[in-house]
Order: sequence, then C-alpha cells, then structure tokens
Amino acid sequence: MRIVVLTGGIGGARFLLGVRAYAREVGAEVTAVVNVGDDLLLHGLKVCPDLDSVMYTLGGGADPERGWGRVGETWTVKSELAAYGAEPTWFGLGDKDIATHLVRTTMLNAGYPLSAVTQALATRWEPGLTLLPATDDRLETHVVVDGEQGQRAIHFQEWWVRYRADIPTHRFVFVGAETAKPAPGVLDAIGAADVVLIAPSNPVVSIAPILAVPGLRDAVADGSAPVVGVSPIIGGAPVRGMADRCLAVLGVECSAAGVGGLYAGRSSGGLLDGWLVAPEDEGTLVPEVTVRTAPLRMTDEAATAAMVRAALELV
Ligand code: GDP
Ligand code: FO1
Ligand code: CA
Repeated sequence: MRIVVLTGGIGGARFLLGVRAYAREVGAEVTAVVNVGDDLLLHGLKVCPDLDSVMYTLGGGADPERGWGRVGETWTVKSELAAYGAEPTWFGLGDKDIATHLVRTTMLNAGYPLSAVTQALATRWEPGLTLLPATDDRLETHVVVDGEQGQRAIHFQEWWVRYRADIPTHRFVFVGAETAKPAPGVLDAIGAADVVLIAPSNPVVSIAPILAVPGLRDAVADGSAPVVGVSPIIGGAPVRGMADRCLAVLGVECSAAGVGGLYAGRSSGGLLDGWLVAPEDEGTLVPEVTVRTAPLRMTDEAATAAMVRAALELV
C-alpha cells in the first residue's frame, strides 16, 4: 500500500508520526509532499520551516513545546546578530538549526535542487518515509496587507511571526506558483498512491501553496487514489496556530464544515472523497463527501495512528 500525505509543518509533522506508525504496522510506504511557501532567505541562508518541522519531528530532534526548531537549542548566533543590530529581530534562528540551513544553502548554491538537498539532510534524520518538497522552484507565500500608502505585500513569516496574523489583511499570493513545477517524484507518488491524505494542516497557508503548484492539484483531483482530509479545526477553533485568522481572510467559516467546503468534494470540482472530523463536529456536512467522526487530538503516536486508521477506513 502506498500513502501520500500533503502536509505543512507542525500539525502535519505530528500527523505523520501517526501515519508512519500505521504504515509500519501494515507494511505501507509513505511519501510526504511538504509545503515550501513558508520558506525564506535569511542572513544568506535558505530556511525551510515546514520541511524542517517534519524532518526534526520524525527524526526525534524537534522541540516538543515550540513545535518548530531543535530540542535543546541554544541562541548564541541570534544574540550576536542582535548585538550588531542585524534585522530582522523578530525571527530567530537557533544555533543547531543554523547547521541545517548552512548545509542546505551550501548544497543549493552548488546547484543541487531542494528535493535532492532534502534527501541528503534526511539521511541524518532517517524520517522513515520519503520527504519531498512540493516544488524545487521558488514558491513563497506573501500576504497583501494595509500599508501607509495603500496596500503592500509582506513575506508570510513577517505576517505570521512579526504581526501574529493580526493586521488588516486582503489576500495571500503564492509568488512563483505560476511557473513552479512539481518536484521530481511528486506526480509519480500521487499517480501510484493507493490513498492521498490531506494532513490536518493549515488549509490556507500550508495546503493551498502545495496545491498551487501547476499540475499538482489536478494530479490529486483527477488521480485514481481516493482522497481523505483530516480537519485541523475542532469545535470551531484551530487546535493551535492562527488558521482562524487565515480562514477569515478568505471569508471561510472557521469550522470543520468551512474547511471541508473549501477543499470540497471531488465530484463538485474539489479534492475530497472523505472528510474526517472530530466528535465535537458530529453532523458536519460537505456536499458529495463522506464525512465521519473520530477523535482528532494528536496527543500521542498511538492516538494519531488511530486517526489515520479511521481516515483510511473511510474510503
Ligand atoms: P505549521 O505549518 O507549522 O503551521 O503546521 P501545519 O499547517 O502542518 O498545522 C497547523 C494546524 O495543525 C493548525 O491549524 C492546527 O489546528 C492543527 N493541529 C495541531 N494539532 C492538532 C491536533 O491535535 N489535531 C488536529 N485535528 N489538528 C491539529
Ligand atoms: N516562529 C516564531 O514564532 N518565531 C521565530 O522566531 C521562528 C523562527 C523559526 C526559525 C526556523 C524555523 O524553521 C521556524 C521558525 N519559526 C518561528 C516557526 C515558523 O515560522 C512558523 O511557525 C511556520 O512557518 C508556520 O508554519
Ligand atoms: Ca506552514
């Protein structure tokens, strides 16, 4: 059995722990297609927050409280940069994390594509599944906000980390998406999949940028594999993070029904065959989609593997 998961960072990474546990139990192969819209160049370094959250989490090196970055992190470089007055001060790279960005940037500068670099980094972390960036091309999420002279676009990280998504916001732009190509292996994995899972990731800024890569959304929507999504929203609120603010920008209700309707049923031009929601959201309806309930709190690996089983039983 081959499972493909579309995923963002922290929520997706936790979900993948459960997918991996389930896959080990039944002997399945897993490919994670990871968002790159959060990526940024900082102090000359290429930082890929969602890929790193997934890689560190599956490799046992993530900070469990923060969810991003390394456990046991130190911040010497960050404070030295601050002493120089180096901007931005609102985004901090940890010392251990910087080693990842140094290796990645060196390889990228030597001409290796991000997918190959990710594979190389993963040989250290042994995530137990195939990690693919959605694209090797530059695709960055920018956010159009109110500026002093009309509207201006800022990088997703500035919107998310500096402003905590709490400023007047008009829309999201996936810069580079028009000309991006799916990374090598992505379309093959989707084509060969027995099931495609949409992780309980942020639908607006983690999953949408993956689907914005030309050909990727169609491969999922027109592929033979059934598609099941897992709701990141429980009882009308995100479990963590600011998906509510992202959904508000799109005018989509922050609910399991709202996000299900955003992905929409395959037979109505959307993606989903199945939509898994929490017991709190029993009664959720998405036209043309099979909706089931299961406990959706990823408290530990076993609970998360049970979620995955419920998702797969749906189709
Ligand atoms: P990010 O890229 O680091 O922001 O992480 P993701 O986009 O992959 O995941 C963020 C989403 O995960 C948020 O919208 C949360 O609501 C969701 N999430 C976090 N923990 C849980 C959980 O235990 N259960 C469910 N269903 N969703 C969760
Ligand atoms: N999130 C923060 O809130 N503050 C930070 O200083 C910060 C630094 C950072 C460095 C590397 C990395 O991979 C992630 C980092 N994050 C930080 C998390 C990240 O910006 C966001 O949570 C995600 O991009 C949203 O998915
Ligand atoms: Ca993300």
